[in-house]
Amino acid sequence: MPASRVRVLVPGRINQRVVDRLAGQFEIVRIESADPALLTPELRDVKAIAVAGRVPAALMDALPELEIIANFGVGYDGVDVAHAVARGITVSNTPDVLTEEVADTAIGLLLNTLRQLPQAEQWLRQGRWSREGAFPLSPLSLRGRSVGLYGLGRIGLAIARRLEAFGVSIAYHTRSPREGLSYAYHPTLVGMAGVVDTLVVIVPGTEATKRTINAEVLSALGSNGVLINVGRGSTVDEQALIAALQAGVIAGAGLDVFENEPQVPEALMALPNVSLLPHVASASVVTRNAMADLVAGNIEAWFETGRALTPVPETPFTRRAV
Ligand code: NAP
Ligand code: 8YV
Repeated sequence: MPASRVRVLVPGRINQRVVDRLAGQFEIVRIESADPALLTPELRDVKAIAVAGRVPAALMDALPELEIIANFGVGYDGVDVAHAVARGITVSNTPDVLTEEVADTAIGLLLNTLRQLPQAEQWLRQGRWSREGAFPLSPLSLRGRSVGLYGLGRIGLAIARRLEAFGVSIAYHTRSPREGLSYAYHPTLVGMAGVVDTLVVIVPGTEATKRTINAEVLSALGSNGVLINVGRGSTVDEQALIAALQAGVIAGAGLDVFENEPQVPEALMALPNVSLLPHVASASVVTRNAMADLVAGNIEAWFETGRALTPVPETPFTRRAV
């Protein structure tokens, strides 16, 4: 079968550039969501999925010829990877091309949270500067802070490099220490939370990280503590965080990701000591274009060379000769 006849399924929304680029070589089939009930019988020959969201096992099982799932994003927690491994389906993601953008956003969110810059801008825009005078001094500052990174992979390291220029002390917690770095390694998350006052979360959303930012960790972070999450919402126990912010167990939080996106709890939005972003850490045109190109590039490479450009570590597969 010529490559132009290979069907690529796109469940739900995705960056238009992915579709535009693939449409020249493949037959693109769009369905509203990753619901297998939306598949018609002739779509059983779909060989690739391009997705920015979920791919459950049931969708994979409705597609017996499926070979590759190209995920739009470095985090691929929406894809049932264990099932893909069992079926021999390759999963690819978009590492590296978004690293610097996400690290930039993490620093912006940290500064917004500490120095209340969004609130200060609202003060100006609402005419309060001229009517009422100067915006109140921010109770928190980056000066003298001690930052602990939960995750020191591609993005965590890029955040740490930026933080060096701010003159703060830097520590990290991961499962294994990284060689050749001067940052203090902590073998436990709660141990690190006990000695830093600023915790930046940049781990993947997995079973092992699920709700690990809990009441105990927040209590260890302490009353001057600030939590920044640019990883996944599932890593934070959101109810425990709200309770900690309300009771002054920690001083503030900056969040780009949430447990049940796009729903954000009213209780979180009502708090004055938080800075909230709608999952925009990689959301510039230039970076999303690069991610889109990598999604399309993975599918093209799979059918042209038999290998994905950036398969996830669990699926280092090559294409079987057909
Ligand atoms: P990466 O290079 O794979 O780094 C992951 C880091 O997390 C590694 O340091 C890893 O170290 C650590 N880690 C993994 N599981 C852990 C665990 N159970 N306990 C402690 N540490 C753990 O990934 P990346 O490219 O930096 O991306 C990280 C995540 O950021 C993505 O998976 C995604 O969820 C999120 N992200 C969010 C946005 C956004 O828009 N907000 C954008 C991009 C990425 P060890 O393996 O040694 O534990
Ligand atoms: C994207 C992300 O916003 O790469 C990730 O893991 O969370 C973000 O860059 C998201 O994946 C878009 O679907």
